[in-house]
Amino acid sequence: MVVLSIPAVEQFSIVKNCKPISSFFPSNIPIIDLSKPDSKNLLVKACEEFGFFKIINHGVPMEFINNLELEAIKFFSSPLNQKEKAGPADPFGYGNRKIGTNGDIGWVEYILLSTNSEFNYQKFASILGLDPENIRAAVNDYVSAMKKMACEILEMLAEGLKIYPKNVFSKLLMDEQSDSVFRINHYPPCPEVQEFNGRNLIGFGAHTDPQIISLLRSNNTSGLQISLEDGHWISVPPDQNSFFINVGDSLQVMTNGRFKSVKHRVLANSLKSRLSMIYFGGPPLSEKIAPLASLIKGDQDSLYKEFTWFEYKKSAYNSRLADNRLVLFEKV
Ligand code: GA4
Repeated sequence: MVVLSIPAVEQFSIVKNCKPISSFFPSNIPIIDLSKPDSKNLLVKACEEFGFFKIINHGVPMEFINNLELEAIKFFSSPLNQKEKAGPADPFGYGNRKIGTNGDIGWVEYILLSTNSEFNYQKFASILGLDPENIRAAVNDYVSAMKKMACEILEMLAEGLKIYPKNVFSKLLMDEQSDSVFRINHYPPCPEVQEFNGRNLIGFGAHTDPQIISLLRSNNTSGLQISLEDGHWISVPPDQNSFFINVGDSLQVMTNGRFKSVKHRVLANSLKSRLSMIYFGGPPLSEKIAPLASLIKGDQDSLYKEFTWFEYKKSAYNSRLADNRLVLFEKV
């Protein structure tokens, strides 16, 4: 990414004042040990309170993480004009600054892939002089491990919620047609942010994820923030050995609002580059999404109308990042 002069960064018009960031909270981000089978109640609590938690003892081989990180570093350190041949992201491929198609921009470059359609690794890699088989193997190993962990977490959540069968959520990711996506974000350092005195340059603007569940792993550079219900933003201390999980809009709907799809964003760092890899577990396009009957208690109402994932995705792609995409599907 080309480093911009200060006026050019101002032109970016994404420098925002943040509400004060709670300093006490970070240590309270729920930390869940996946190796303990009795973690299911803690998982439910974390999804109800924050829609966000950190996973330790995840069992994902470090080799998978390191191999993919290495391939990503090789890719992002290639010259911009070469990388651009693998773009623009529509929505898949290489993207730089532009997020989605409705005018959102961020201090970020990325690769976005669909996990169920064949990606042209040959073309992608040969542009950059990389080995397509190494990239394919690194992505496949990593994405398979993410799918496995996502299903494990979703099954523990179903058990914690006492809903049966326990694969009620995970079967959507296991489906051959599961519309899951995988994204690698690179946030180059932005030394100019220091000039903005307590103001911050947005790497990836505030949004909720449309899918069921998102699994994020980053290097040790800070930047990720989550929004509390009172509007405060809190910084999530990075941890390259753990995964950060958030509830997506679809899981919020299926639990009739019991689990929260957390709003989050990434701020650019002035000194260090941030690399994150995110798996977004989604249902098949034809899947009907609605609150599960077993989660609508007594005289409670269903908060959402039924919709297919295709309908939701279509409307999401017509929205801006910061929009509340679920309002359209709320019952009045
Ligand atoms: C947010 C979560 C995922 O990164 C993503 C994003 C997608 C994109 O970058 O193409 C969207 C965004 C995300 C939600 C609203 C629309 C679509 C950009 C955008 C403005 C891949 C996804 O599924 O939804």
